Amino acid sequence: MKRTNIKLILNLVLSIFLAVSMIFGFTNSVIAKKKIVLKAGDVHPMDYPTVQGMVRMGELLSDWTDGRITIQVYPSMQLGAEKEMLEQTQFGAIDLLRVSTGPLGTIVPEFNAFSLPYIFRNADHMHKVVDGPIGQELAEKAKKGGFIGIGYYDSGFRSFYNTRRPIRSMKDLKGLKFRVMGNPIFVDMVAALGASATPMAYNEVYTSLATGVIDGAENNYPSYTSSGHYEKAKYYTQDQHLSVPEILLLSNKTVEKLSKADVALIKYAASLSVPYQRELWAARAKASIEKAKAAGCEIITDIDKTPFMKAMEPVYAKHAKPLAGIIKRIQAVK
Ligand code: GTR
Repeated sequence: MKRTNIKLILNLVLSIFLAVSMIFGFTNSVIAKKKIVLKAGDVHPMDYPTVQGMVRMGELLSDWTDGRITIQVYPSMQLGAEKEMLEQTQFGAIDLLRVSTGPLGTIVPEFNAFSLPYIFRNADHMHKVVDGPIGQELAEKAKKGGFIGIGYYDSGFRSFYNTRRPIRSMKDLKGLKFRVMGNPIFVDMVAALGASATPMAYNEVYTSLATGVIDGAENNYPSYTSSGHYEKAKYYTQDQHLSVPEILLLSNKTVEKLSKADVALIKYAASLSVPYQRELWAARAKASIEKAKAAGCEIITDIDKTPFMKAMEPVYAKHAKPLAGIIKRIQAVK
């Protein structure tokens, strides 16, 4: 082979080597510096404790990574109602979703255990369950629905409110029509109490109360006030029939895109946002009661819950069978 040919081949090999290493080095540095902006959704307004929990998560992540990972929070249903946001999270259009485990139960049935009326004895019991092995197990089970659970937020207790009359006992519920979240358990729960229920998106409730399409709804104090429902439905009865926790879901699609180390950071930030959200929650619950009272709402707290609990037997008969194992374990948590 001629000397010039050898030189030519050597030059070619060298330039290929340089090109490959340049591309490699370049993509490596792009990967290293690539910004990750997690798109997060919530139905509540910006100042609501659940939204603020995610804001805190974002601040922590940004601090730890010098701004490489941030969270862009879309509050107030900007990304849709909970059902739609769950779907968007399943196909990765939303990375992080704060949602009630109520509608989640229609996708991952194990969560229905948390939607059974009076399943939790009190807030402490609920915390022990969601923060313990049962909560962990269910958070992982969410994977089959397209997400992983990375933290449980507080949501207090849900009780009935309506535009018509004060509810002092079960018989006062007769004939009233209530909005419930999208899960058949809640429809059956209201029916078992002698009233009727219609599932409806959260943002449709205010107008439906105003126009008389429904007589009432049920929720915790912070949602009762922040949604404006208290302006229309002046009678709130603290029967505390549900204590459905909130959950933070990270899309499986997002998990697949990120490095293991980044997923671990996100999980850690979520875990630190939990006590923060719960602190905000306690303050917000108190302030919401005051707000409702100041607006002239009648808050009925002296109510005998025993008949309400008894009335739930058909709901358990219909929905509890496939959940028997989890229910037993929940009840055994002291
Ligand atoms: C709230 C909960 C929301 C949503 C809403 C509803 O308490 O935080 O996620 O489920 O209730 O009733 O639709």
